[in-house]
Amino acid sequence: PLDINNVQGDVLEGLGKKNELFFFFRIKAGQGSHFREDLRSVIPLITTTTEAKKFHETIKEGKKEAAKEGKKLPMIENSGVNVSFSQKGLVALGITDDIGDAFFKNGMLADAAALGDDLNEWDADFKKEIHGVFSITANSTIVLERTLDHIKKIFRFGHKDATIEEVTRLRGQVRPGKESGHEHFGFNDGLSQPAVKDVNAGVVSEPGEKPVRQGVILLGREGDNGVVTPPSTTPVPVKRPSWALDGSFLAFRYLKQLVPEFDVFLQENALPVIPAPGNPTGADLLGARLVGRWKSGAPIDLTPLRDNPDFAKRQDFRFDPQNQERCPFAAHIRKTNPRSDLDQAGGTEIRRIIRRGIAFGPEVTDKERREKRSSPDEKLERGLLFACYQSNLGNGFHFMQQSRHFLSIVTNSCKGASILLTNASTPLGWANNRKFPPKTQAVPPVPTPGIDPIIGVATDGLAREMVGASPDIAGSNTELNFGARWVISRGGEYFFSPSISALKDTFAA
Ligand code: N7H
Repeated sequence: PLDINNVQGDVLEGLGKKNELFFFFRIKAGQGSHFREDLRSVIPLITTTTEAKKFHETIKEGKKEAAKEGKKLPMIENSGVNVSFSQKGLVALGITDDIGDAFFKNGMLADAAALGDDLNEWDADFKKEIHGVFSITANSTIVLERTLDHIKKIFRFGHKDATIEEVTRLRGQVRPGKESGHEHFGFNDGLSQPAVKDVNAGVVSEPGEKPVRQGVILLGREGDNGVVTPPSTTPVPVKRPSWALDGSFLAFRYLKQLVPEFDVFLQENALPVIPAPGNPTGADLLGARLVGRWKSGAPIDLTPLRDNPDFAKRQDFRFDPQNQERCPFAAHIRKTNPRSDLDQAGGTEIRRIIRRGIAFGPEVTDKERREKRSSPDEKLERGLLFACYQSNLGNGFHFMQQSRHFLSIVTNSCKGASILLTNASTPLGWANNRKFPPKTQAVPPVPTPGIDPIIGVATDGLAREMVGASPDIAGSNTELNFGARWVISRGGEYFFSPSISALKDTFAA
């Protein structure tokens, strides 16, 4: 059975955080074996799932106690540390086993075009060789800096005999005040996570959605069966080295958000709303239709016409596969977790990911609001440091983002003659795939759902648009063209987060 004490804390529980630093490093040439020695001293700092859980429980208890006494919760000093490695990092360490994931092996730079990224928009540092990343979290930035210093000291960072060098670092922080937990467009984030069987089912479980098998997130566990390429529902079997057990793939994305531009679009395309107490503005209604949740987090499938913060954390909804009146087919949360839309195609289990993103960058300035556009000043860049875990990148993150036309070659035998038919019209993938979800049961038939408004890229060169933005049936088939993107990829990498025992016995041995 799974010992959660052996799994890094960010994967199954999440490191408690107000601040997070992603410290991307390279192992110095020829220093692989010395790096292993240093890594041994870092392992005691690595936060396990059990420790992360304990931290969250302490906060919860503290909040209860503080509320009883009418006090504010005192700042709890705690720092979380996790470490993950890229394929190039494995090579630098001399680990030559094939881990069995093509996307991890080739790295994100090689996958950028398929994801819809424009490499001109990538930060130059993500085009360099990155071997690994330390994810360091803390409530206070002082504690975070102290932990980073501690780690740097262990690797003799900056000295001649250092075993690592920095490639780049990205710092995220929870947004201030009432925006805490909300990403920069203003939406409550990190709400819907799959419950994992025998780990946290019942805590984060979603009524109507079964917990996922452990192998959907952890390598080597039940359900880690290999890539599934529709229309087939049969996985292509995968072999993992023994040290991969209870590790997980981390897809990291550095995503810039154009907030004033997004807000201007909502205002300029505001939906008609009768002004009455409790009714949203037309801009807020449109925003909710694009995301699939109101800013509070309340799913529009449960409360389609007005926000209801009491519903913020509700997960007990099932999209009606026949229509998009309550929630557009292309809404971000329907694209990335279509729930009942895929009941007939075998469900969504293998596509589920655990998200651990954090916002980065300052709040929108008055000047940007006035000028209705994001400042070109890089210091004012803001967005999301998106991170997610899964056991298979080709089933999880990569599949969820991409749109790819795959070639199925059909051989037709006709009176002894063999005719080759090439069918290149079946696109795969979700956010960038305008034909997803399949809405095969829609009555009356609806046109192509369109691109995910939030993260979707039109990789076919056509307009970035969707149908169903208006909850009004008459308006629901009208196309809404988003124009330019509001989320821009600045880079990223695929990593592997080993189990604690693999860190000790394979990575630091
Ligand atoms: Fe998304 N947003 O603020 O609009 N996301 N996301 N995401 N996302 C979700 O349930 C957002 C991104 C998923 O189970 C919510 O947490 C933004 C990428 C998945 O119902 C909101 C960015 C990918 C879910 C946002 C961004 C995903 C989800 C609703 C980039 C994967 C759960 C709150 C800047 C390829 C769906 C919540 C479910 C939810 C936003 C990125 C995937 C508000 C701004 C790159 C699986």
